[in-house]
Amino acid sequence: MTTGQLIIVDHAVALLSIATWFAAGVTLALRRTRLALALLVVAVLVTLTRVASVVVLAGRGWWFVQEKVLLGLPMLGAAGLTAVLVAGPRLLAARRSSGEDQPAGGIVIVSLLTAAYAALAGLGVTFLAGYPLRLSTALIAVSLVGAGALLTARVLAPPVGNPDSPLGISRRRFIGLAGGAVVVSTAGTGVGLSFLPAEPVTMGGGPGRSVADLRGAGAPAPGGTVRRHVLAAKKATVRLPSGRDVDAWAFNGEVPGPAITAIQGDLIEVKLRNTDIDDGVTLHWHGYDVPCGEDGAPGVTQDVVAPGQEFGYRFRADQVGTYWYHTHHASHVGVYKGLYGTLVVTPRDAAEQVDLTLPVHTFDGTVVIAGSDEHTVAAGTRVRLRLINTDSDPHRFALAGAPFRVAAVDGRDLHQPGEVSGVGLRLPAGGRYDLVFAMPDRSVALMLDNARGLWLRSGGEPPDQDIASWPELDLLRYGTPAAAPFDADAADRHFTMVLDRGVAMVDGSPAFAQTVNGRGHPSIPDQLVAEGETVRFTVVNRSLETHPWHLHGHSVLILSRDGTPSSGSPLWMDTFDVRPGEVWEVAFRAANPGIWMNHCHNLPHAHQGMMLRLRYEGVTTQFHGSHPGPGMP
Ligand SMILES: [Cu+2]
Repeated sequence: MTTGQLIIVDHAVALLSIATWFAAGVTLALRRTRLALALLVVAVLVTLTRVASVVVLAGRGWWFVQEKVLLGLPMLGAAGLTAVLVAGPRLLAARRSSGEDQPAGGIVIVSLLTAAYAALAGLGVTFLAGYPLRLSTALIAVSLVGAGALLTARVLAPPVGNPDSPLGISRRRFIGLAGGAVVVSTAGTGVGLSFLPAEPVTMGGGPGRSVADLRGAGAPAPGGTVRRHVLAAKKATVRLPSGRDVDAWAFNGEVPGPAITAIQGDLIEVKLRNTDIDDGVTLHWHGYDVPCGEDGAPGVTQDVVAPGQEFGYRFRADQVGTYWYHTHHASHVGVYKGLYGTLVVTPRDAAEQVDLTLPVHTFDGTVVIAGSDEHTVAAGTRVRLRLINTDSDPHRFALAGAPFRVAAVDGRDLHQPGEVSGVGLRLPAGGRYDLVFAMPDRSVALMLDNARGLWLRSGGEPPDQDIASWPELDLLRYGTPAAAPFDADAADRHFTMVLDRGVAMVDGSPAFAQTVNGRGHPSIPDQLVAEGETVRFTVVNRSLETHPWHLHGHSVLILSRDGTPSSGSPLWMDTFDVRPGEVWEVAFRAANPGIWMNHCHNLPHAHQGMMLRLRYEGVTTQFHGSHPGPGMP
């Protein structure tokens, strides 16, 4: 069973335990003593099952169970055991005597319902707070369970002077008052603690290098040329291949924006102008390790470019491969609406005769591959298809009709990739794959999400194949191993990022956020590194959604997934999909000084808080404002 499936099973058992404890208490309140006894037995069994499911889940990693082991289960265990001790003997006695009509003592009902409250509070902590467990969360949860117990006792308390009452009125009132005071003060302490700020996030000021000074080269490499572009961001109406018009935001009226291409060593100069995008725009070079001042992170590496303003980017195209550019301000809206384009840098001796760049984007539910018109390709031609996923969700590709190699992932060449056929390729949000093959003497179809995406015509129709059943190619076991450029086991810094949902502050407001270690942007502490260090990330996905993790300015070497080491070609990625329950270990050399965004590339997730900064010691910024900054929709 995958960890993701285990998480779902554990949630289901947790829900069942809440339901059975509640059912036992309510049934007893309705004086169905025999049924209540049966439900008590079931509740105990379900609770024991819950212990088992948490133990199994713990085997997948402490991050998945910490709050359950330290708080949820102890709370439920204590309340459940109390309920068994209080209710068990009385229900058994009632059953032995006259059965159904025996009036039940309020304290028995209270004990059963308190176990239900404890089970509910435990699940609440998992869903609303998650990892890591904080003292404030524990205090709030325990005090809420106590408040529930007291309130229930108050409601069920027999009238004054009733001889059945286990407590005299004055004693009862005293206990109620004292208990209430404890609950209120505990909850108050918890809430107070939860508002304590995280470690201060220091940005800007002080001595050191400013990101504004970390700019690109001024000239191309010898023999290179300067590639100049002006990109004007403006609102536009764009016609989809289907003939439908959609409202878009476009660079130079085109979606995707103008294709930027270069030969290795050229200088790329792009002037960004904002015509009428009220929220502002920037340009981020996704996957390209530009100097930090060119990175396009508003509020960190530059100010956002407001309507009527412009900003110049310049960097040398030393890195070959398939990349893309997009706005990084309110990008969950801007990229979705069309503010993106492709960036392809080829070596001087490029081998392919047909080289197609194929960005995929979804407009209002319609998936479009730009440049996917039909192509006629002679048999024997060497073909390269550059697949780019500009969406926030993964896409599945397959190539029908020709064996092929995945020559590059995220722009970086794989080491001796073998020929494959009959496999599906899952491309993460933001990711790129380069497929290469020799054109056969029949047609080839690139399939996208199990529909035909692109047809390369040679002979007759491509073979009709059941691509939906093709297994997914596992890139961690593809290609040929080669020595790593550093020893990741001797990393200088190790950061763990546990991805989840929970209640957290995002841009100054409480939200049901997408969180990293229980916090939302910009309250997640910076990751501090020094130039030249080897840095290791452990990325844990506790949630039930996929998180395509993207670090700016660096590619990371994939070390392992769920404890299984990467065994194929060294795999360098700038965007890797961490699926529900997965644990990825990656590493990189800190060789590009700056302050870099480090975030989920499901852009709505980033907007909902799943974003932090990797900061080099001694680098400062004079740009202010949280990222993506105020004024966003
Ligand atoms: Cu995400």
